[in-house]
Amino acid sequence: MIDDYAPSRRTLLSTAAAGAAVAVVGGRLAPPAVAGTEPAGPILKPLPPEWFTDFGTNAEMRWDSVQPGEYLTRPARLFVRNHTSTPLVDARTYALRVYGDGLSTPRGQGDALSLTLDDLRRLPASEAISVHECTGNGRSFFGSQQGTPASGTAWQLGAVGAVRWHGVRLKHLLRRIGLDPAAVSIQATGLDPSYVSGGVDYGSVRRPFPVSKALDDAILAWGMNGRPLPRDHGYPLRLVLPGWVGIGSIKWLGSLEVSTTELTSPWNTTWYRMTGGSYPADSPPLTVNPVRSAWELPWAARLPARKIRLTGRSWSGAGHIALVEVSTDGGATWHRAHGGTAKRGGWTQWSHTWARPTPGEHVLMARATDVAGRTQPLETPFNDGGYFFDAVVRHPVTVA
Ligand SMILES: Nc1nc2c(c(=O)[nH]1)N[C@H]1C(S)=C(S)[C@@H](COP(=O)(O)O)O[C@H]1N2
Ligand SMILES: [Mo]
Repeated sequence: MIDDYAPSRRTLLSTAAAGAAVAVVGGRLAPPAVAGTEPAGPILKPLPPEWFTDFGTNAEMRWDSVQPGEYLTRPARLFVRNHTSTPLVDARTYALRVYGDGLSTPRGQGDALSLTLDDLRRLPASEAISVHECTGNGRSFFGSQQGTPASGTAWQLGAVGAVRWHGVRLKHLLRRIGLDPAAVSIQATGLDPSYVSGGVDYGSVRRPFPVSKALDDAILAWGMNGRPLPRDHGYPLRLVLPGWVGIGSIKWLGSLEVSTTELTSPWNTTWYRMTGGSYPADSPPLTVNPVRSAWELPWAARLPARKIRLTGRSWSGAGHIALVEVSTDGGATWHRAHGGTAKRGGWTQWSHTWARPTPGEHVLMARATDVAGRTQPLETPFNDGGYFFDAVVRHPVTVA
């Protein structure tokens, strides 16, 4: 199995094995024998180049590796976005700490409630599908398609996947422990190492979200697609805010602070809001994901000069996709794609039969509209962080 790893991955793994008590048993990565949250490699799972584009602490799913017959994204193939590195958290000693003045019995950090996984499993279990996506998905197209590059990981469209989460609704936990009616904000904090950038230590990755989202569909998830959460995706417990920016779904969830005042962190004051371009200085923190579409094709694609059925997917953080239109001539003419059925919270699979591809260079385009009436534009206004690139992507194809 190790032989399938990219060379850089092999080096990382042996470093991790030496430095952070990762045991490689029979060619498989085993959990550590001792408790702790020591940092290991940036990403632990194999990142074979036919499935991923490896950005170091981040890894993008390749759309040409997506199986048209599989609705959910396999955990082994899901993109990873780490600010630092995947920590090794021991589920046996793990506890979620909950505190704050927004609990019906206010608690300071020092006397936080401590909930083990067994405690959480005694609450009513839930499962839900969501399209899990990074806020910066599509960022590279600000540069390659619109001529203004944005700083940050140069994702194409693969920082996304459809996942079935297993866990407990946060509202069940909050009802059980008691919420002050005046509570407005909850800060989720991860157990991964502090995020240091440009010489500044920003502390643990953390981001607040409104109590209304907590009482709506937020999930404390311990499982993905019927299996325990993989380490890279938040094992043993992560928060999931369905349909919202990926940064809201804090992995390796260490604590929740429930507050009667608005909480902040650099992840909602400095990052993950629109700055620069034509945006006002006080744009609010980003929440609901935009509408996007991708073809299940290599970048760039080579296709034979004969009738061919092409597939792709569209998704939105706001709900179902109502319409998908495609163009095989760079936007001159549009056709309604043949749509599949979407699962609640998930994405829509579609197909288009290209009847007569002629030899030469072509541009494929796909444009979706969601139930909220939001349609993908031909151009997205620039922002410094390169967030929410939702314009129709021009996918290059050579027919030969
Ligand atoms: N603790 C912690 N949670 C985190 C992050 C992180 O670096 N640390 N990254 C966030 C971002 S920006 C995204 S897009 C998602 C990615 O989740 P995944 O790696 O499971 O796909 O996790 C979010 N939660
Ligand atoms: Mo993200």
